[in-house]
Amino acid sequence: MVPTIESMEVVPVAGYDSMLLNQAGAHEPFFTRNVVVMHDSQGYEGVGEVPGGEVITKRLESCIPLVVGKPVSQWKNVVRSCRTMLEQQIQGKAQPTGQETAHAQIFKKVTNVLTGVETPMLDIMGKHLEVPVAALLGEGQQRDSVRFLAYLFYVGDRTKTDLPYIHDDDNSDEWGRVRREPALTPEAIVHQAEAAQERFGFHDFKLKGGVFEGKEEIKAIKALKNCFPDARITIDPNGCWSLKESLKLCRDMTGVLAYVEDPCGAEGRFSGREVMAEFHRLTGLPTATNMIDTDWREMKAAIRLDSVTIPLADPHFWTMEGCVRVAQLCHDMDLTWGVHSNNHFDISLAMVAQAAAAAPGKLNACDTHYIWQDGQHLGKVAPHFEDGCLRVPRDGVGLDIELDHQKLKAAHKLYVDNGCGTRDDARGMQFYIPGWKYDSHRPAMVR
Ligand code: GKR
Ligand code: MG
Repeated sequence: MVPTIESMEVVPVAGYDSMLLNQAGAHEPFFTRNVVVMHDSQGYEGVGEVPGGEVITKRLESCIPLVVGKPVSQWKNVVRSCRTMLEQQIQGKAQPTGQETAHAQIFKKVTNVLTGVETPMLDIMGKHLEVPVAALLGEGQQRDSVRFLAYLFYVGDRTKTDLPYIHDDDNSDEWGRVRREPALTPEAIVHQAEAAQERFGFHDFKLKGGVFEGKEEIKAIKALKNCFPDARITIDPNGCWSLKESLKLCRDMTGVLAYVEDPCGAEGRFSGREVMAEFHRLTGLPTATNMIDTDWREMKAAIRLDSVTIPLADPHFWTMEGCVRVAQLCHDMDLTWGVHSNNHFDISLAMVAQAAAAAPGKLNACDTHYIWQDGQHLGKVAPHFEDGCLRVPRDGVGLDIELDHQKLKAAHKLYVDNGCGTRDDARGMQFYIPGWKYDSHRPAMVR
């Protein structure tokens, strides 16, 4: 008898975060996610994690009748029926316009919801077949070690707010301490990088830009390169520099910046893909994005224009299957695959590791915010980075993560007790700079 899905539960959860600055403002003290837990008729449990917020919670809940009772082996059909239902649900509702923050655009995609259905089913399938999820994706498992980067952030001074930001939660080493303290200068960014490298062993660094004037952020990049001459380093100002400024800042950065992520975006009569194509042509630098190449229609346009050489195919908004399909395309078309991230727990980390393990060819180190959350895992065993990499054992099963129900309960309580919901960095920023408003063409601190 093929096992069937007996239950699907959607659990909104929260975790602690630092006051990370980005073009959209400042992270609030809590980040939110939706965890999906399924059980099948033979007692297997499957898990998945997707971005937080009530819209995604409700959409996931609306999928439950299409999932419960279905044979586990029908996961592709189940995901397809959820897609059809959700597409009808959103017809006529506001779609991303490109004017919102990067994360707001991403969270609107129904694909996040599909991933929330697909992943626990893949996890359960992997358990039945005794293979890792990577073996079920694309052309199967390609590698057993996945490289991640150190995602560095400017950090605001939490003491200038009355918000309950976490601190002194882990003073066991420099990274534990430094991640909760203000970092607003190139020196502080280099110190962050050293501390992250010391704990996790990273060889690649990404600085979240779009906070200060571009020239200040480039100083931080040069300081990083000085300290780590062999590292692959990138910056992501979330498209807030003009083309002119991007060219001025990056033209002489070959050999310093390994690639540039969303330096510029739409300008006047020109789309983000057109402007990024000009940037790529005029600088010769590889271009990455999670803003202008986030679904197949955008991908078609980006490839025709040669705007993007590194599509950051995050499984959360591409689905597990979809992001591996992007990796296959990259491999065949001289592009290189990478992954975008938002704050997340270890279930998402496992999802990214499994997807990357199934991605063929040469990859860029995957983004992860997990270093800011290290210690807050929902699985029974904490993830362990070695030399900047996570292992994906070929004899592992499913996502290779065993959910700790007590921890899940506590993360749900944190969500409820603090009235959490959809991420809003403007709210956090307004505590810092009263009256602050998002502006897609200006760094957060330039007002
Ligand atoms: O966590 O502040 C952040 C990032 O800015 C995130 O929300 C972005 O979506 O990491 C992302 C990016 O690469 O643009
Ligand atoms: Mg980005």
